[in-house]
Formats: sequence, C-alpha cells, structure tokens
Amino acid sequence: MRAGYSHGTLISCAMTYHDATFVEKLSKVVGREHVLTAPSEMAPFLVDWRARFHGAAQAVVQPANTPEVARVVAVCADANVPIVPQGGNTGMCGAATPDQSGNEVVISLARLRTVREVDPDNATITVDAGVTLAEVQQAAAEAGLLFPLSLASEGSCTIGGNLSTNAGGTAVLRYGNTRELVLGVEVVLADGRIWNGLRGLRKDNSGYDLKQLFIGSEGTLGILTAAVLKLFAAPRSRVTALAAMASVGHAVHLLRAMKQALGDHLVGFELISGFALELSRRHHPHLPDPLPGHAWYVLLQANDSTADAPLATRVENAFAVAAEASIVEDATIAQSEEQAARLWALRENISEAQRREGPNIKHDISVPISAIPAFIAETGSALTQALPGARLVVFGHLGDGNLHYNVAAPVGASAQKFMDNTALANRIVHDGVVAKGGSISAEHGIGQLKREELAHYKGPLELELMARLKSALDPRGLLNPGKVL
Ligand code: FAD
Ligand code: 2HG
Ligand code: ZN
Repeated sequence: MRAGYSHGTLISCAMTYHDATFVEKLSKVVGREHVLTAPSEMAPFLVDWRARFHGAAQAVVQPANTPEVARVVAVCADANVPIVPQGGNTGMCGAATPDQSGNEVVISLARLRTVREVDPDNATITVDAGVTLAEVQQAAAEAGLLFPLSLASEGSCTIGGNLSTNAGGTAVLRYGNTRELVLGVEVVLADGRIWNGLRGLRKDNSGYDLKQLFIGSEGTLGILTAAVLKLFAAPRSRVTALAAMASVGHAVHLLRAMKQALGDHLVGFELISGFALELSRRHHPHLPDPLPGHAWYVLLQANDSTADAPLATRVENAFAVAAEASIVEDATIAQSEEQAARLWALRENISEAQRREGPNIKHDISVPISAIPAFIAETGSALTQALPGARLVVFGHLGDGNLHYNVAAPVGASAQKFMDNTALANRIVHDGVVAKGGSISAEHGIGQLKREELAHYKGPLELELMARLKSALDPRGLLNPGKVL
C-alpha cells in the first residue's frame, strides 16, 4: 500500500497488501468469489503472454455486466485506486499487466460474455466486451455472415481487447483495422458513468466521432463494455496459396500482380522469411513443408461471396505469369479446407514458436510497402553488425505494410544478457522505420513496452494533444497509468 492511501485495516499477503474495507466494497458489487486477492489466484492476470512483464495488484475483480463494471470503477475512483482493464491477456506490449507497486486493481472483462444481438439486415452484431473474437466470428457465421477480423490469438483475445488495441491481423488488406469494423461502443468512463454509444449506423455526422477516441487507447481513456460491429457477406469460394521467392522485392512485385488479378477478392498477403518458417516447423513438426529451401514465402488468401467463383484459376494464371518473369520460384494451392488450414497454421504458429525458442526483441512496425525491401536489407545489415549471431525472424502482413521484425537471441546466448541489447536493437530498427516514413507500432500498440520509444519519436505537439485528451477523459490518471503516455 502506498503512503497517503488508507482505507481501514491492512491485511498483508505474500506479494502485496490489500485493504479489507476496499475489498469488501468490491465484493458487494461482484460477489466475494469474483474479487481475487490470493497470490495464486491472481498470478495468471499479473503476467503478460510473453512473460516479459510481471506485476502485482491489490485485487483482480471480475464483474459480470456493464452496471457492475461501472460500480467497480466508481469504488476504485472513490478510493483513488488505479485500474488496469484486462480482456484475454494476449497483448504484446504489456498493456494489460499492472505495475509492481501492488496498488492497482485489475478489472477483468472476461465475464461479460453475451452476444446481445445479431441483425442480419443491418449486417451488425452487438456483443459484450468479454466475448472472444472466435465466438464473434462463430455467431456471425451462424447468421450466414462474416466478421472478418482474424488473429492467431482469436480463441482467447476479446472484442474489448481488440477494440482497445485497434487490432490488425491477417485481413486488414481487404477489411481494414478493427476501428474500421466498429459502428458503436458502450464505455464506462473514469468516474464510473456509462456512455451508451451503441449505434448501428454507417452514417452519423452528429458531432465528434467519440467512439474512435476509445478505440486504440489501450484502456487509458475508458473501459469498453460492449460494441456494435460490422458484418459482411460470408465467403463461399476460398483459395489459399503459398508461393516461394528469392527476395522481398519479388514478394512486393507479386503483391501488385495479385491485386491486379484478384482486385477486392485478395484478403490476406502474408510475408514469411525462410527462417521464420523453419522456426514454426521446428516447434510444430507435424506441420507441412510444401516448398522447402527458399529464402522468402508469401501466404495468400483470396475469397469470394459467391460459390464456384474462378479464384483458383485466377491465382494459378497469376502464378504462371510471375514464374515466367522469375518473380516466383515455386507455388502451391491448397486443395482442401484442411490443407488451407495447415498452410495457415505454419504462419500463425510463428509467435508461439518464437516464445518456445527463447528470448526475442519484438518490433511491430509499418513502412510504405514500396520501402519494405530496402528497409529489410538496410536494417538487417545494421543489426547483424551490432549484434553478431542475432537471428532475424521477419514475417508479417506485407499486404498492409506491417512487418514483425523480431530479433531472436543467438543460439545458446544468455537470455538476460541478450535482452540487455533491447535499447540498441530498438534504436537501429526504429530509426530505420522513421527514416522510411513508418510507424514504430503498426498493430500491437504501445503499452509499457514502447512508452519510451513513443516519447522519443512522436513530435511534442502530438504528445501534448494526447496528454490533453487523457486529462480531459481521465483527469486523475486512474485508468491504466504508465501505459502509452
Ligand atoms: P488484453 O491483452 O487483455 O489487453 C490489451 C489492451 O487492451 C490493454 O491495454 C488492456 O488494458 C486493454 N483492454 C482490454 N480489454 C479492455 C476493455 N474491455 N476496455 C478497455 N481496455 C481494455 N494483434 C494484432 O493486432 N494482430 C495480430 O495478428 C495478432 N496476432 C497475435 C497472435 C498471438 C499468438 C498473440 C498471443 C497475440 C496476437 N496479437 C495480435 C496481439 C493481441 O492478441 C491483440 O492485441 C488483441 O487485440 C488483445 O486482446 P485481449 O483481449 O487479449 O487484450
Ligand atoms: C502476428 O501477426 C502477430 O502473428 C504476432 O501480430 C507477431 O509475435 C509477433 O511478433
Ligand atoms: Zn501481426
């Protein structure tokens, strides 16, 4: 417990301290069983997916619905206790992990699990914040429609987390980032009031677009409790293909060719380095190795809402032309849904493979697509000079200019010693990104991982405007302090 904060009897426990009166007040709102205070119960909520950040908390509170979230926030605000909202805890930037003071309260939204409404004629779905992305996709599919956001973490991440991080994923090329998929939100504000902005409108110019402030704000401006999301026609024809090429420049050429051949039907265009693919297979040996031994790969997805659309023919023809021009070295098209899923598994298991392989310094960056080949060549040579033996794990969403430019420790290196190079690696990669007009965070956000990097690279006016928005919506700085700003 911090000096200056006192609310009744102090009970000490192994990791932190909590205040009985405060816990009692929280328990009155959600029930004692939904206020976790035992270290063993809180543990999974106090560490991020990569186990890079470890925090402490007074309590983890699990409200069941919006009014309970509002009352929990009011109790925290009344006691001046900082709040860390948490969804599926799959974030990559430590944004859902509390600090180490033991003073914060984690509010888990995971019990807000109702699909409130599916409106097929309006092509919308209204869901609670704690519904997982996979469950939203499933509910849309049951109504014969598509919710197109697609992430490897979709079985665990929540819609509240997706909105709060403005998640990207593998279908941004066709459908945009999360913020383009949201029509309305319901938010609990820092003082516990509820703003109901759950409108299902595609046109609404009645003043500032407030919902967009909360999307991508990583729980620092409000707690999202529900959202109205856009749905689309479900795909009835699908093509998944893997192509191999000698260079990233060739992959960029292929992207242009495929956009021309497929137009709006091109949904995903993922770049995978030979080493990233090898790593994925090393840790998931049951996965296929259809085109062994190439420097770079592209996994592409094309969909059409009509059955029997000639997508495969179009992809084959485009590959033939690309092979003739020596852009593509080899290619394969999945012949069944099962083969398609196995090709996607090769790509989607890279993060897990990296987690198992050992420490790595992650960079989630974007640059204009035309600048990607030069960025990779220049940054790669600067990094391998500065960190001999470091292994570059490069993959990502080439179709929208977003690379996961991860630097893995040399084989046998000490984890701690390697991670001590983080500032150096960040400077090399992020200077390279900024020199190409890019962003140091494409889709994962800032959290606590990149807070200093944000302060380093953002202009003072932009930082001042962000700080003014923060103090307008959260004047006492109780929502996810130490994250983003
Ligand atoms: P959490 O991790 O719990 O929280 C993330 C942030 O949102 C925190 O700031 C938290 O405070 C805040 N938050 C959570 N819920 C709420 C709420 N209801 N109201 C207010 N704030 C809230 N991300 C991508 O963008 N693209 C990818 O392709 C992608 N692939 C991934 C693959 C793997 C294997 C993993 C582990 C992660 C991946 N991610 C990806 C990152 C992550 O899944 C996303 O950032 C996701 O949107 C986080 O959702 P979550 O529910 O887990 O949020
Ligand atoms: C992905 O695209 C995710 O798979 C995770 O954004 C990226 O692990 C990473 O670096
Ligand atoms: Zn990604």
